[in-house]
Amino acid sequence: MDTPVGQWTIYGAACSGSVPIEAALLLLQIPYTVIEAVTWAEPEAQARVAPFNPLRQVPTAILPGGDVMTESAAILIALADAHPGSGLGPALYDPARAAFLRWMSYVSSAIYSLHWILADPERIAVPADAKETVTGALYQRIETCWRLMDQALEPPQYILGPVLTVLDLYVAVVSRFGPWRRRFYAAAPKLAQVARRVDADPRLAAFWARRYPFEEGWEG
Ligand SMILES: N[C@@H](CCC(=O)N[C@@H](CS)C(=O)NCC(=O)O)C(=O)O
Repeated sequence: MDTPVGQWTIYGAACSGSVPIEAALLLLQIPYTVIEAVTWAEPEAQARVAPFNPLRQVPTAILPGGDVMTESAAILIALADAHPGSGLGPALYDPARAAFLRWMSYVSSAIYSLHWILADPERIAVPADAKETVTGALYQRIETCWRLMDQALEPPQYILGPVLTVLDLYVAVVSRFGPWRRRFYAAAPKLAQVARRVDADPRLAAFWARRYPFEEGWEG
């Protein structure tokens, strides 16, 4: 049986890593409030998040009982686990569980984490005249990580099976961060099909328009 639902609060922002969590909450019909915090551009947004997440990042979730959770992959897995009837993630003894945990962690650690440097390469003491080179190398690395993930998988419809999971939501969103979808499509053609399917999910059409619009040139 699924766990009872309550109101979630998400510190998040349009076009950010909070979007797959907001999408999962929507699909689960869990009531949630988003407190906008464009942490990568606004010091006051960082200050708003800081009491709950010392890294001053979004997503930061306040769970119905008041507990705080950070880390997008962990929040998505917790949401799927708390609602086993939703199909949003394989249950503990499901044979797909290992792949689910593997690729959720991979997207977070191998790909998403590089965006902290991309946002400002000076964070790792890259000299101003080397920024472009480092950014190019990071984009290359992200592309390679998508390629390797693609080569390891044979998505039947969604990444792990016939049903959409939070992994599909995660990949659909993180693949829209730099170096943008066109490079992702070329590097990861099988995952590209899944991402396009998630983009076109009618249950999410109004949501994407609000939280990660497909505006002119969005594919990069
Ligand atoms: N490991 C974190 C990364 C979160 C993250 O990098 N969030 C970005 C927005 S998409 C952020 O808040 N950046 C501001 C900063 O790091 O200063 C997660 O998976 O939730």
